[in-house]
Amino acid sequence: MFTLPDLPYPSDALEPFIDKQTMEIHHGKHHAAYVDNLNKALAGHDDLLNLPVEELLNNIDKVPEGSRQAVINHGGGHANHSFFWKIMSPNPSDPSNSLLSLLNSTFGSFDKFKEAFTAKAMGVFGSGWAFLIKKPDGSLALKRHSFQNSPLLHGNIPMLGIDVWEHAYYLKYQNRRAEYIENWWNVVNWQQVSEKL
Ligand code: MN3
Repeated sequence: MFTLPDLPYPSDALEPFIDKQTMEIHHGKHHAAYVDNLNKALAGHDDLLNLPVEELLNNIDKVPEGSRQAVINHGGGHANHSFFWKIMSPNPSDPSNSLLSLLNSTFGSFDKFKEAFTAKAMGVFGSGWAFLIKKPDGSLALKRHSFQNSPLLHGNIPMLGIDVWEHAYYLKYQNRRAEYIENWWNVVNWQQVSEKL
């Protein structure tokens, strides 16, 4: 069975950039529902219920067709949120030299990377995510994904990602997605992102 992981910090730790109530509902209700629904979708398939969620998504073809879309939705939701909590932190950190040089060579500069990532996140229509991904060839790219579609479904490794579903920011920022994204940069856990290289 899949279980809801604890937040790696208290729910008020990312204040004032992400408020406590949003974190409590986002983790305790939204993420919990993805976990519950994933378990329901795979009821009776013990082999699949025992896989790490990343492996499950990497091998989506092994999921029976009737459950596949539910696993894409709820397994994606579980994987994306488990990842999201970890790439944020109340403790400021910097990208490693190797990540920085890859971001520089891919996007021109660190600031240009941030601009391009922000534009991707602003351009998500409706509910979804913007990701910095590492492709199987080791190169970096920016991707938009609708709903809870995970980069893992396409063989890519999520390095950094921002949840731009309204549930991620509406209580504090209402319709001001740009302000949410701008503030979110303050809580990025660059140490964790760097380790994914
Ligand atoms: Mn969410």
